Amino acid sequence: MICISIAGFDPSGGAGILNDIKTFSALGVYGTGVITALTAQNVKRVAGVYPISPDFVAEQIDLVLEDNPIKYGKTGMLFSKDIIKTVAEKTEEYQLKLVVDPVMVAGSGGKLSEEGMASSLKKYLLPQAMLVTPNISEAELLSGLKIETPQDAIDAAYKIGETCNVVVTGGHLDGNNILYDGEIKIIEGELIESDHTHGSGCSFSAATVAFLVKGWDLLESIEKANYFVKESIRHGKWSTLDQFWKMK
Ligand code: PXL
Repeated sequence: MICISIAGFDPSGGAGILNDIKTFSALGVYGTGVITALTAQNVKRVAGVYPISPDFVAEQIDLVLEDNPIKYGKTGMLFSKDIIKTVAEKTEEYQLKLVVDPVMVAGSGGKLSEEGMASSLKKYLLPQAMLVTPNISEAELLSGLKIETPQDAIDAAYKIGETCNVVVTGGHLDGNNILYDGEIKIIEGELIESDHTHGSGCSFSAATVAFLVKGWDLLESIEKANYFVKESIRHGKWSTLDQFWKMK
């Protein structure tokens, strides 16, 4: 069982591609990883971003896909319109089933993308994707709606859902996730008081991909990913989640 993450590098290991690969491993799926940007950051701040050229992103994807029968993947930090366009082209070329985590800003508030990312994602990548997983502020940027209540999040899900299946993750609202895949489904969550949420969006999208690879359908994969992230947060800093190896 194998999949791909196309994402940025957070050297502190909490978010980005390191997190994705660790999540795949914890769930028993072999992860390959294509880097879109290097960052210098920790949980508190982003000090620098060093994007990889779109051609080199394409070359990495080609080499991984040339050699491996990969059907499912996810994207994280893509940084620029040109990298988004490249990834969209490759997604179509290889018929990848893609979960898009529309990363724009780090949890610390540091910028992880150029201006205009939301419209580039909507224009080029979401039409190619099987699911997009915005948190509340990303859902605001993608829908153009202000989200203050659970009903606002449902309205945003309808709006984004015009282009792509969407799950609005509820960590900042009431802990519930709102899926729109032709109809609205509320996935009950729980808000856990914790300082250890850096990278939880990466973990959620990566875990969703891992469960899709294992053969679960979209709703089941999202529900299981939700549980995985909740327990990851509960176990806190530096948890390796070895106990999830056997999660089917
Ligand atoms: O959690 C979003 C995210 C994604 N990718 C990279 C990040 C972060 C947040 O810090 O650094 C590389």
